[in-house]
Amino acid sequence: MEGFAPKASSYASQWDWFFFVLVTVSSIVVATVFVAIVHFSIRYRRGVNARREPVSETFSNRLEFSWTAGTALAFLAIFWWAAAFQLRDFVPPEGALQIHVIGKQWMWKIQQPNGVREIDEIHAPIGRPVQLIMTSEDVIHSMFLPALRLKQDVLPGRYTYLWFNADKPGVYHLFCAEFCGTSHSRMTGRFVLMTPTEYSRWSAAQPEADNLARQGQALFSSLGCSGCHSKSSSVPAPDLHGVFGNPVQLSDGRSIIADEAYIHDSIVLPEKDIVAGFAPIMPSFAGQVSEEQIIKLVAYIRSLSTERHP
Ligand code: HEC
Ligand SMILES: [Cu+2]
Repeated sequence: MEGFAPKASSYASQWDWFFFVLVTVSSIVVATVFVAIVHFSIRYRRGVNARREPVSETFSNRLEFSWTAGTALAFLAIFWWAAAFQLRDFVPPEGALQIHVIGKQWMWKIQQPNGVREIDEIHAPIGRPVQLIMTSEDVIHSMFLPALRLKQDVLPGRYTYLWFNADKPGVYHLFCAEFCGTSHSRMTGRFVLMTPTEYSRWSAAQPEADNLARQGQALFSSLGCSGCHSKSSSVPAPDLHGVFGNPVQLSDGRSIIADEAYIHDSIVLPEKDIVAGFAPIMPSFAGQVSEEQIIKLVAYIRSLSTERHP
């Protein structure tokens, strides 16, 4: 499938095939119907004394059934193909490199896993799965990476995800694909794919590279979280070690897996999910912490589950 926009992953080529087949099959159907319409409108046009043909004796149930079933199966096959594609988009492989993306009128703010920040540029390595964890600070945006044939809405107050495994280094486009206000059309950027060595060299050379979790730990004390969430605290608040990635029992009987979205909401909407056995005394930090700070706090809380902490 050459002749389309540049491709940076095998997924993109497969997608082009899917698109090509879908367009071809649809065109055949459209052309058939169109020819039939033209044929019948000429043959039975006004003024023509069309013969009334007796109902054909050769009417065949078998023919009717087989063409109906045949087309239905063909389209079900297309559906199955598309569904398989979409399902693949849901679950990133283990160990994906996580890059955070924040949409904002009218720019993309990026945080690399090592704390490097970028504006309107995403640098990513090829040859390994990369996951984008995205949210918006204001309205709905949409992350569009044409070279990967990937697009995902970016919503305020929610995390959405994209993942890819690219195989061709290069500089590609990055667009906002959701009309988000006056300067929407300028909400574009560069999507830079590099070999793993280039990528690590690049990220090591950036200023202010500091571990996200470490920055989160600093925020955790400066915002006063540690005042309640620490062993020495007199306020009964849950210990955050081992929370991330595990089920949490809530006071209303629900049980929920503590993912990014759960931690995010614990910070800005603490009354939404109350941990069983605790009083709803945690203040909301909505308006006091930015989405960027929340990313760091989440990274810190995640590190409490993945690393050994004394
Ligand atoms: C006034 C004390 C207090 C402060 C300050 C506080 N929390 Fe909490 N936090 C609690 C209590 C009590 C709960 C349990 C009840 C609930 O779920 O709201 C809790 C729950 C949580 C949970 C869910 C824990 C679980 O086991 O599922 C997270 C995550 C969390 N807090 C993070 C933070 C962060 C991050 C900060 C700082 C920005 C913070 N908290 C500040 C008291 C506090
Ligand atoms: Cu936008």
